[in-house]
Amino acid sequence: MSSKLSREIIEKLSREHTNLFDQSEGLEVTEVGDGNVNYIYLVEGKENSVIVKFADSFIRNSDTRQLSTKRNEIEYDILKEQYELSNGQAPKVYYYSPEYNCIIMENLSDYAVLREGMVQKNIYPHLGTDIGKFLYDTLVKTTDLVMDVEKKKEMQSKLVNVDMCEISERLVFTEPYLNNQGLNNFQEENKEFVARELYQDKLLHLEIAKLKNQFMNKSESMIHGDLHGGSIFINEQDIKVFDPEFAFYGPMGYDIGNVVGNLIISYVTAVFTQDKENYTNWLNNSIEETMTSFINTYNTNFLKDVKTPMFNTEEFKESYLTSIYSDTLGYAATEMIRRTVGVAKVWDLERNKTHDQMAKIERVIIRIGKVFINKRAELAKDRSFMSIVEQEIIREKGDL
Ligand code: SR1
Ligand code: MG
Repeated sequence: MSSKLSREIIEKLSREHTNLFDQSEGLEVTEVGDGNVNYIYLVEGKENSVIVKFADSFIRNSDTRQLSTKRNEIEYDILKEQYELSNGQAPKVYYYSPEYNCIIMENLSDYAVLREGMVQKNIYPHLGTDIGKFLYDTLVKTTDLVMDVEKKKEMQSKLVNVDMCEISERLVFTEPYLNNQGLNNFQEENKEFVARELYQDKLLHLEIAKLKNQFMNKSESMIHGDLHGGSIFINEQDIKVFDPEFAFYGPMGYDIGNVVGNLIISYVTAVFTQDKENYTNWLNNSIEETMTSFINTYNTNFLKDVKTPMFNTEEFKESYLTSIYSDTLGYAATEMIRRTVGVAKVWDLERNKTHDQMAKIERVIIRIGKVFINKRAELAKDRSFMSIVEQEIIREKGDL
């Protein structure tokens, strides 16, 4: 166990700041996290348990790479808000200690991390519906259109997350296209393809610059900032979205796009690696259902939730949805491209690194991403994109 936060402190905080443990009962503390950044401890008593998440001022496994511990305070604030807004689709938090940079939160032992469930090829039919609803509840309800404007501005200033945003600005919007740090990696066979399609395409760079500018300046919603399968707990009944340490006030399409982009990566990988049909179909359905659930929730609730004059009209509702959709496609694409060529990989692509279809998978994902970026306004008007995904799969298979 790390000596950075001692067992005694973890026990003491867990006893003092939850009402879950008797003074007399012994507590077991185990380090359970395997992430690259923080330390996660499981604290177990006779009947109850909690998770303690400790954010060190150095990235875990690095004695030199510093990272502001403010990320932990932000995570606590946002988890509290998201728990309320989404009716419990985030872990319940008990306490935040500025002194020890740690959060005490609910232990979700009867849930699996979605990414790990997907390694086992588990199917979760409710995923799309649940995540679409979570996205509406946490994103639309934290805009100036719905949230009290004073509270929104206060949250916006509390959630300034400089260090974590810098990581995303660099790893999502710059490095995949410029490779300044020389850390990009992908199949050798795709060297020329990536150079031509990503490094040398100046029109693409212009669109990426627009998306990056929006990411940095569009303070629209309280976004999670890193919403992939490793940030979702799931079981047969529901989901809990966790680990929002990259959160800040940004464009809501970034979160929706991250969910959609990661599911498309999994879907394309499943098609080319010939995963079982029911698993592949579930991924396809989940992409559609995420969007349908978000849009249905939006259409049902927007005029009830938005009280502000000028915004609560049918015409604005429609035009705003089109702009959210367009951003969603842009950010789905930046996520897909960066996970394919960038330094921070995603599980599906890592696991299949030596698969003989890998070069094809990379090309398909990059091509889908480029079409999304270039045609996002048009696709947003039609509210459709799955035909692009299917077309690019067929093209690579040589059937077109
Ligand atoms: C140093 S962090 C690298 C990546 O992992 C996180 O999950 C974020 O996606 C980040 O870009
Ligand atoms: Mg994380």
